[in-house]
Amino acid sequence: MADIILHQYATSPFSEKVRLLLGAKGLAWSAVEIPAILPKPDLLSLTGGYRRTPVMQIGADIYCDTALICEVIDQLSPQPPLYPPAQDASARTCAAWFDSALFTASVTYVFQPAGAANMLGHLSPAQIQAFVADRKAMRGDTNALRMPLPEAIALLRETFGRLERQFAAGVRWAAGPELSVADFSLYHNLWFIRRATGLARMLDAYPLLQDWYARMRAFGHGKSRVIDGADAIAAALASDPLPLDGEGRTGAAEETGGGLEPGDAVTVTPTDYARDPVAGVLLGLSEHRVTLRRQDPRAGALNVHFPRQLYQVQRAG
Ligand SMILES: N[C@@H](CCC(=O)N[C@@H](CS)C(=O)NCC(=O)O)C(=O)O
Repeated sequence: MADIILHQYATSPFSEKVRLLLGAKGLAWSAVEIPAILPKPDLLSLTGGYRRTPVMQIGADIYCDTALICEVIDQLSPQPPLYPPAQDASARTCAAWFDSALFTASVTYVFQPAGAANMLGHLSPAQIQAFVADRKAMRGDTNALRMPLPEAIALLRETFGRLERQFAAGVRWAAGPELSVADFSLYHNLWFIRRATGLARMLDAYPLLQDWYARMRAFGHGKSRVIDGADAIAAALASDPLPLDGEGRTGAAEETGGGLEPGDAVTVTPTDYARDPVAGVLLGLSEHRVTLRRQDPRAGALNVHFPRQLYQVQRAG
């Protein structure tokens, strides 16, 4: 089994999504604890500018965004399947919505004054100021991760209420009768709300959702050990980037890539928030994935992979 390194931090919900998945798959992995705010010099040596959390590394291959990280983990370790064929579209669509709209509502709910004290209580006033400034800069001029509090509460209550009724009707998992990626995307939202202790009481109204949460939590985090960022960079330097599998190959370039071809100098940029471009040479582009080759002075030659959805690929310059 390939050595999985997860660049993550303890309080990050999207990291928790992947930690729980590694537990469900029964995998051993290494954790690099990265800073929650910029600067993140070791991480950016590997990604070339992508700063979001988590990032997965296997040798000299770097996987950005949990949508892709989940796919890659499922390919490495297919049991239990994350994308059961009978729920392939519903699971992915629910997961994408839980990771965006539901997550925006969860962040808004948790960072209202009554929750912020809990969430940021471990930080000094100067650290809180730095955190708030970092997230403001990360959102830039977008409206990402923000909504009015009453709308956030309405969205959470409507969603949790409908899930409760679905569980009452005998459906065991978030997107249907089988466990899927949607369960992991729902889970990290509840995990986050439960950390805002006083505010977590809103979940008491949904006992079957709580039962589901307990079933999920029982997966645990697999077997992990902590390593330094410098060790992860050394592991990248000691490895060759992998040849692309079928997923990464350039397909109908004129449709999915605006005429870009392998070998072109490009940038890849998230379209939602933390819009930091990563520059490199295009290796692969399909409707599923985009892969760049880049060279880092410390980490050597790297493949940096992104999902195609919510990432913009542009000719450099
Ligand atoms: N679409 C991304 C979203 C990841 C995300 O927003 N992560 C948060 C932490 S949970 C983040 O990056 N915050 C800023 C940071 O850690 O620098 C994914 O699925 O990986």
